[in-house]
Amino acid sequence: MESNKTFTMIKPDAVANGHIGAILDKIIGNGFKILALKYTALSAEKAGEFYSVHKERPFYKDLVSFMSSGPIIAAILEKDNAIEDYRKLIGATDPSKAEPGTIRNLFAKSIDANAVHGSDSDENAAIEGNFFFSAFERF
Ligand code: IDP
Ligand code: MG
Repeated sequence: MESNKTFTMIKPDAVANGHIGAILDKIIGNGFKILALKYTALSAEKAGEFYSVHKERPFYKDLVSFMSSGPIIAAILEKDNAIEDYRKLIGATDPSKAEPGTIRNLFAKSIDANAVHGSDSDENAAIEGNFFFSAFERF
């Protein structure tokens, strides 16, 4: 299992608020290399599938509806210690608890509309990257 890759999405709130460029700049400026990148949208069905690990949580329905509410950016990122370093760069799930300078501190407004996704393990990074990208779409 590779430990140098993670998967991210720029969520519909951050796309709608015009933060794509600033967030990609933060990602690249913090040493992550972009291996795959696309501008797309999740249907409710696809969002439900992506977040199926959370299907028993009380916020699942809202999460699926939010994540299918507009376009997103999906990307595979590479860096040594990618999972941990990227979770540090995005900050806590609740942006009011995210460290100053983190992506969620700078660009997110609420715990549900929290600007970005970041994988929580090598295994999930691989699953999530494969969800969006074929072998012809990664470099
Ligand atoms: P993470 O994105 O920081 O890994 P998770 O616990 O994996 O957080 O939750 C996935 C997503 O579900 C969060 O990013 C957020 O959009 C949403 N979420 C998590 N907890 C809550 C909550 O308590 N209320 C509403 N939405 C939540
Ligand atoms: Mg998570």
